[in-house]
Amino acid sequence: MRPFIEAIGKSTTSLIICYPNAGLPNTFGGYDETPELTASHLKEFALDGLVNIVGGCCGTTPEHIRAIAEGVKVCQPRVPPTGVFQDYMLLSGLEPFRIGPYTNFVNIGERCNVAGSRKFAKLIMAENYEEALSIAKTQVEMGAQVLDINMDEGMLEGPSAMTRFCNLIASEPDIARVPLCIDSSNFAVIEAGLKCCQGKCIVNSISLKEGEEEFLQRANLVRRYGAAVVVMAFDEEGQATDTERKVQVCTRAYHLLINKVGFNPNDIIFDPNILTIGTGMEEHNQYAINFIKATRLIKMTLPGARVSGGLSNLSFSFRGMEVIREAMHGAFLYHAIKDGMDMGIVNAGNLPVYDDIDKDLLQLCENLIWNRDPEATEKLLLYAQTNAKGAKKVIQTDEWREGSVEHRLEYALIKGIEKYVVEDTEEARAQSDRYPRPLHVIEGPLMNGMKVVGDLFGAGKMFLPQVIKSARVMKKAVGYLIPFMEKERAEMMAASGSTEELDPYQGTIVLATVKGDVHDIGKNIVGVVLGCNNFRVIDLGVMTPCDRILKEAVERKADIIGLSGLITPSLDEMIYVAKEMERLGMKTPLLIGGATTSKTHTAVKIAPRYSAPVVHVLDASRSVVVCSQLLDEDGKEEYFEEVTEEYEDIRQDHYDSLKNRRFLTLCQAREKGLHLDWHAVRRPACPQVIGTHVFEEYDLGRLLAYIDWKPFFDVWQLRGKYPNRGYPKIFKDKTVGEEARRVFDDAQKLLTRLLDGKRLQARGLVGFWPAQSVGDDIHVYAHDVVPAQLATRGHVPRVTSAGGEGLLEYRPLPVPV
Ligand code: THG
Repeated sequence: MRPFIEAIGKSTTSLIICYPNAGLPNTFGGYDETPELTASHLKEFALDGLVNIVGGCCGTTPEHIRAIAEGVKVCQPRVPPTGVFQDYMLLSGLEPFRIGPYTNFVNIGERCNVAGSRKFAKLIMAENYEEALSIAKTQVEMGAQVLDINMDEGMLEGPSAMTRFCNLIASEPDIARVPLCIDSSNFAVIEAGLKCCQGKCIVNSISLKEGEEEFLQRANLVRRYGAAVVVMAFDEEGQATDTERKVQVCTRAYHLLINKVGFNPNDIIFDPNILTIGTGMEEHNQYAINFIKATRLIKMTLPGARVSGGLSNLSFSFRGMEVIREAMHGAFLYHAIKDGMDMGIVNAGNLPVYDDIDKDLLQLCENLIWNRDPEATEKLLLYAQTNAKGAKKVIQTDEWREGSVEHRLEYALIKGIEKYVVEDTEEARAQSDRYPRPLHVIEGPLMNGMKVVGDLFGAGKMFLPQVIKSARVMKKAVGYLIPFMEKERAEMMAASGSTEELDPYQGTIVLATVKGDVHDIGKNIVGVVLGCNNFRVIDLGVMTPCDRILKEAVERKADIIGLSGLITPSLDEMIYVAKEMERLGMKTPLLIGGATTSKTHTAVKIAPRYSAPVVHVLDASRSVVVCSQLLDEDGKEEYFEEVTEEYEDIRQDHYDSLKNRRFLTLCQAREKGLHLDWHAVRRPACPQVIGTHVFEEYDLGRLLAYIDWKPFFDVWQLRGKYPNRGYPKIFKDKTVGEEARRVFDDAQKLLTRLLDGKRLQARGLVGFWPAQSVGDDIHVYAHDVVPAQLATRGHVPRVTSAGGEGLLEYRPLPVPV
């Protein structure tokens, strides 16, 4: 803990907040640390100037807070060190994003732009913000490291649209982890974005278009909001198109920002305008070259500033010809990055690798970019026409595309291929003779596909990562059908009033992470797995209060309620939910799962509070079996009896173990300690260096070998059969080996990215000091003072419980001066 806090103490983060639990939780999730002890730990950190804000967390009480406040009253808050990331561009969403000398090209996702994506525009205009959010999420999944948000559309109230969307992003941690790039030509919209986005974002953009005064005023405001800024190469005369003017305008802006506004040069991004080439107008032929040349000059002459650009502008004249557009983007970036382009607004995930571009196509693109062939545009158009057939041929080699629509949907679900699923779902839906209602498409081909997935998963032939992919495909297909079903329902209601739906599901399960807890990975996996097995899953998300869980369960006629939690206070909340269910006379079975839960806790503490079934579910794949058994009309009574008996045994064992716990007397325990006769044993060699060793920026590559991969495979529920349990033997396992290799390879790629991007830093600390035991204490001596001087004393009482549980308390003394 201490080295960790010290390492953090050295970080440039402006505030270090430290609010610990009252010690480690005991078996039942209780906390034993006294207010005095918690306060003494925190006071130590505060005395060393390591923290800014202190407080309490799990297990702390008002008495703890009082003691902490009293303890740190005299201490000064931490002052962050300067200079560590001084040459970095520092951005952040929920997570920091530091762009330094070794950062690769930064992808800014372009698709959340009402002018840049028809799909996004349609959703926003229809006020379907939730669905629009999925575009943001997809981009992050496809590798966007920053998200560009643009709401510039005549029919939109820009500031409120920007506010609404940014606020929604903030509620979605998978998206909010990346910084935003607030894109608007209306400064009021930019300000609206700045007011509600978390972390440190980019303002896109300001320029000298309306003169210096306006420029300085806006720049000052951006700086006050603490954002980075994109400066477009525009001035009073308009858009800079040739190299010289691009550099000139950016240089002027640079000096104004540095000298008049006091901008940190690392917060400046120049955009020297990527303009469209291949338009047929001769004066446009130099545009790509001018951008690349200007980039080079800006990077050479304006220290600290970065260069960006809107990449897709380049290829507007080839709209609809995605293969050509992507090839142009790949070729252009290859050169622009070499000449210093740091980041770009791009269609994340759709950028081909230079070497993968078809060689003929690449040649044509290069000729167009470098203006080497006046006919380049015509030749590219010709390529597009002649290869349109060729492009189809490639698709046709996907033989599975030739099967019936049912087969195609099943194949896509099993293989997790999202690409055609919407078009195939539509094809099935359109066959009104076979599928008169959209629901029939779900019940029929889609559920059949998921059933195969479920069977393969159950048989151990498919693995969690694949099942999750399948579930995504399913979600996309169902998502496509939902509007049709809603429309149908509205029509039915209008026609008759009878709205009873046929229920295609095996059962309904309400899942929730309980109040006070925000963890949901495990719950989400359970949701996916149950969903794949034909259960209707109603996921109430995280931090769900008891009354909401029970209300939803009653209203939605849930067959089962599943509670999840990772932190120990969740255990008490689960007990509370069980008690409430009993009080309300409910009969719905209750599932308990999550990292802190255990069969023992469920049996001893939860099950006795509720007279209907309470079952602890160890992992996601077990959830299907348990739910099916709880819902099986013929077998559920028997299953409940079985569980009840098993839990009764567990309770008995638990209470017996408490009774049988034997303690030694302190004297006996001391006698059992290790007693050495130092005159009789050979003196061990001294360590070469005594004192503290600090490892700054330890080579992460050297740490890789020490990663314990077992928990990684555990999380993905990949378990090799003996003797192939561990890593690397798991790769040899007949059943899970191949999949284990695949997720492992993915992890390696991620690690490489983390290492290459310098996103992590390793620091360590070890210390060797002369020490000896004195009774129950360990005395540690200062190593650099003669005569020996006691530096600190640790009190280590003997372990007295025969069961092996012991209390270790280490109470350091301040170093004597
Ligand atoms: N510089 C800066 N900001 C910018 C730009 C720039 N912001 C906007 C724009 N230019 C960058 N963003 C896009 C986004 C999408 C497209 C182009 C640029 C695009 N969209 C497809 C089209 O119009 O053909 C849309 C296709 C679809 O609807 O799916 O090309 O230069 N600082």
